Amino acid sequence: MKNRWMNAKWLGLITLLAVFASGCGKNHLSTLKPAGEVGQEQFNLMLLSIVIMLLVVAVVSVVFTIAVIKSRRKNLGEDFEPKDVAGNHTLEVIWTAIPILLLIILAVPTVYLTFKQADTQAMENEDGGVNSEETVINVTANQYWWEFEYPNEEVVTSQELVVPTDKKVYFNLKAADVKHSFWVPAAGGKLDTNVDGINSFYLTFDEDKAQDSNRLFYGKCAELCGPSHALMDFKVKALPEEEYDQWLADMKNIEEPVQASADDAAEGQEIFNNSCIGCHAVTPTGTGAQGPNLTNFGDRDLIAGFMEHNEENLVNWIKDPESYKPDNKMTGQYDLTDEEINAVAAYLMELKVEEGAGDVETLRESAEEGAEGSEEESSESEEGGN
Ligand code: HEC
Ligand SMILES: [Cu+2]
Repeated sequence: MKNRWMNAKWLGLITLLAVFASGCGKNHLSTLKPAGEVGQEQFNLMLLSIVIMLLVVAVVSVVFTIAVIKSRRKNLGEDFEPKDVAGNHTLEVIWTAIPILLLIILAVPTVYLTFKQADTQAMENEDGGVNSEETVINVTANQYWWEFEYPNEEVVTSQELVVPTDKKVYFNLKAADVKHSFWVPAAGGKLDTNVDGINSFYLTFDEDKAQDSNRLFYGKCAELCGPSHALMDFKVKALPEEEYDQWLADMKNIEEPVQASADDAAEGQEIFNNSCIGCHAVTPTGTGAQGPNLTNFGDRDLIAGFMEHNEENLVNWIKDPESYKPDNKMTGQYDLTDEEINAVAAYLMELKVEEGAGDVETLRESAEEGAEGSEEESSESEEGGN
């Protein structure tokens, strides 16, 4: 009776685990659902090593079972003396050769792909500058936010990376403060961002895979970098090439900071220019500032990479960033009244460059709905887990 009870307990546990594990395969953030060539190649490598491992497990189990069954004393008699095979030449050659063979089968594609995926030569032109024909993005990781610079177009944005589909996207990665790691699970990676030296690689996003995940992929920092590491998320918006070009053109067209239209937003703009501009650029070329570039903040789908994008959250964030993202570098001390903060928030919400096309807010909602189905998962654990 006790035994059966134990079995039921295990069965329950395994079922529970299976239910949890079934939530892992989301299009927009799963390594197991590759979004492009790089991710697919890495996934194939995983499959190859799993197949080889299973093969070894199967063969060993079969040989073991046969040995156990055939060699029972009952079958062989009390006085049976096994043959002494210590130092047997043939056997030793066999069990040395097979593992070497398996390792070679693993090593050849692994080494080949390692070099192939690190080949970023095409992003440089003959003079060692940036090749204007290719999509090149310079990524700077900061505690706890991301800056994306498009050197060919001289456009800078932060937190939300926009990439073209069906094309190699080259990345130059560096960190501004401590070591971070750039990871878009569905597309491949990850690669460290260091303070000294630049790491480069490329990723690809297939158009049909982008459509499957509503054009939105999730990115993360994958190297413990401080108290708010788990909140150091970013989004990748994969657009068809024409739309991507349009986005770049829109960004480039903003020469001057957007003029606020509504009254309170105009007031907010003035306050922003007094209190916030020291750390935040609102022109598309502002790079290397102490805080994220906010040029297209109104288009964003999240605040600070993880909070829902609405005015209430924005006001709360400006009032007390520390309570939302411990140790982040926005001090939150600028002597503003509640009214003034509301005005600044109204101004920031107006900073848009996109005209509705591929509005990320709706993209994100449908991405999550589509991928989650009936699963109940709070958005907090979704965003913060790592
Ligand atoms: C000392 C520099 C500094 C000042 C001054 C500053 N900020 Fe920030 N701000 C930051 C940093 C750093 C971050 C990124 C925090 C993070 O996500 O880790 C940030 C993030 C933000 C974000 C979220 C950005 C995003 O990409 O989602 C908003 C909005 C913002 N700040 C608004 C303001 C406003 C409004 C003011 C003026 C009242 C202000 N900031 C003043 C440094 C600053
Ligand atoms: Cu980090």
